[in-house]
Amino acid sequence: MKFYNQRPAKLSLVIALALGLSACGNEQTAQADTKKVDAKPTVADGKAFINDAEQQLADLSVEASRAEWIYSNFITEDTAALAAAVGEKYTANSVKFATESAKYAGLPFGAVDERKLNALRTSLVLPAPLDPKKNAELAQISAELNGMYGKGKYCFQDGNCMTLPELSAIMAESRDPAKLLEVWKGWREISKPMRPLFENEIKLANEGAQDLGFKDLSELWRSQYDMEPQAFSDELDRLWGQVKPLYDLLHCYVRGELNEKYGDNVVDKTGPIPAHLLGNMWAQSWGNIYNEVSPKNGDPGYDVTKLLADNAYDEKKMVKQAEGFFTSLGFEPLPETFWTRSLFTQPQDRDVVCHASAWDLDNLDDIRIKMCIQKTAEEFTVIHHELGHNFYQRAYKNQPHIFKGSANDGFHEAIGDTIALSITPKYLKQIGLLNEVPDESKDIGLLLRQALDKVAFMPFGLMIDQWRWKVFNGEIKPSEYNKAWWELRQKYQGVQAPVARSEADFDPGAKYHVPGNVPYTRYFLAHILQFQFHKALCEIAGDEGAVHRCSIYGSKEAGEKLNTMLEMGSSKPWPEALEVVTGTKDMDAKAVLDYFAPLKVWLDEQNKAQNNQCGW
Ligand code: X8Z
Ligand code: ZN
Repeated sequence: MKFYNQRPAKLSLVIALALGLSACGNEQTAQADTKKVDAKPTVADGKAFINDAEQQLADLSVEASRAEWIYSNFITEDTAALAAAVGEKYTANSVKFATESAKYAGLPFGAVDERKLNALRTSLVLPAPLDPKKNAELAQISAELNGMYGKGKYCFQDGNCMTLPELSAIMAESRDPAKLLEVWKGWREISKPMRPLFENEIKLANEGAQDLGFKDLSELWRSQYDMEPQAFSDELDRLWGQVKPLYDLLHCYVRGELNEKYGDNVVDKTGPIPAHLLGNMWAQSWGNIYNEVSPKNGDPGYDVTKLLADNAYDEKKMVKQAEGFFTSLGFEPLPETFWTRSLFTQPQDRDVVCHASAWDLDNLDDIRIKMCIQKTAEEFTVIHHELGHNFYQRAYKNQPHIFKGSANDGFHEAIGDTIALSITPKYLKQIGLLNEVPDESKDIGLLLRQALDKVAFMPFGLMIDQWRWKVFNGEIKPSEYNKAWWELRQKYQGVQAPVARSEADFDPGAKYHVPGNVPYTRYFLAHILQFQFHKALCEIAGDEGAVHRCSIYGSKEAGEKLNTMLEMGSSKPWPEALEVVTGTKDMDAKAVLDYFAPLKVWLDEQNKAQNNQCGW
């Protein structure tokens, strides 16, 4: 599976199984479930059930991953139908096991089996209703939405049509507001027809969640964190509360710079920032506009995109270099099949899902990535992100099937990012990309670039599921999908649509994870966790400098500690996994604040000196 947690096959991208693929169905469903259980089931019955379920899910997950891999690499009507059929089967079985697991609740199994039973009950991301017809419908919708996104193109007036990687490059590089606006609007045409499908998908999955005893899909999604759903929501608010003051300063500074560049007619001095000017299709990370906002005296004077080009890095060499970081920590090199089976570049002759993902096809060693790699600094980081999934998958391959997943889904997303935090000037010099490490007077530039990616992302990482959870629980009605989306974009991020939007639009669908049905809070968590991991691993590596200059490259001690956590898979509650590396059981954004402390001082000064009025 894709990369993450206890689902079947893919791994990577997160998406995977979880999604939709699962299922099953009907007649071919596993035998395990059909086993007769007496009115009073015993512990022995329960253990037999768990073993059967685990075996069947393991087998099904391989089948589902293969079908999904083929679909994502060759999007056609036929591969969609095959992926939907396997997904239906996988889901049906998962639902069956989830339902049956309830029978054993409360029996004295011991911690391991209790954890497995709980996982069987709560790990579905897109649960189908028990009615097989509805399950088939849900599997078909889910496959279709994925395909619509993967096939998405925008055609300019001259007839030139572009896919998402090309459109994203324009968003990253162009500084012409009219061009940016056209591309921004153009990409959002692809999601308009998704709206009725999405609405139906949610209706069916909510029914599926209710069949399993959850109030709605929101409660199910929030039940996967070793705590009560409401406590998890509160925890997110607490973490965001820690980061928000820093985000507000960054927003204020960036808005001031953009106002200066584009003028009052394009960027208001006090209102939300128009979402097409931040260097990214979704305004989710802003590193691409670094040059527009860089500090006059603190710019480090190098650009990784340029260093890659100057040193003739092609796509494969970028992946090799990233692998080299992991092996420097003591991880085994990737298997030969990784290199022959992965997709690194966008094929010209067919539709593929370009959104980067990492997969584990056989739940053992057949790990792969699927990416349409662009030769940029941003994508170099994404490669590390994806390999983080692959190395995690391989580290937990000896766990029982149900525990082949991360401690929580934020952990899966955080590992590669943690490694990428070590792509510092010191590291770039070690691998021969940079001649000289800039002195400390340039740290503000380095920190600002990092904040544009990481701090700017945090409210985005949070708001997507704030929107979805309200959609799931009915607080947001279909008639206000788009309006509510932009209210949350404004509330959390302080950005706004650059042109009027209406309910004829379906802007959430223009973001991969919505049609892909991939939960998104994981990325918010990952953005907190990666700073905790980085700080702790730097200490273990004995790096005594500032944490933003630290690289753990080559540290076997750091690698060993990291591996100890990865090997645990999801066999223990996540606080125990967190403790292995960081020594604490709590998620804490203080590590983020510590990392950016010098930048905070600087942003404060800049905003004061420029008389910026912060907030929106
Ligand atoms: O989807 C991803 C990864 C695959 S799990 C490329 N990310 C999120 C996104 O692109 O929106 C990584 C950061 C956030
Ligand atoms: Zn990921």
